[in-house]
Amino acid sequence: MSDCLFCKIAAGEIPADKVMEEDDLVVFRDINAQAPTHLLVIPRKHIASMNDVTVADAALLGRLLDACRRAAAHEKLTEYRIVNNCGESAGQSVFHIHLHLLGGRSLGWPPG
Ligand code: DGP
Repeated sequence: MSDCLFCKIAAGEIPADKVMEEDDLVVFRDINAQAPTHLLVIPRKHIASMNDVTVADAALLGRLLDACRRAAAHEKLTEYRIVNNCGESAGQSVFHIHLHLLGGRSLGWPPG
């Protein structure tokens, strides 16, 4: 999608501190880190939010979760949190689906 920030990061048109780049996904550091490790895992395919996922995307979502696991290992984390914010009131600010991978400190529950 031409005016999507994360599509531009995936395409290399906007710089980001990338940790992993694969055929169908990209992992990069969140610019507003909320923990010592705060990564964003995004598909290259533009999907606005979890509400826009179809069953055809099931394997891609599995790949995103697997990338979280591998990125955590890359960061030497065995304890971490994976978050998806869906919709503005849930905290979503960028409408290109992404998983947050947070770790490196104790994380409270429930989230705010
Ligand atoms: P969310 O609020 O769940 O939609 O998460 C979006 C995240 O994206 C937020 O934690 C900040 C991050 N972010 C926004 N703009 C940029 C950017 O230009 N570069 C990077 N690396 N992260 C960004």
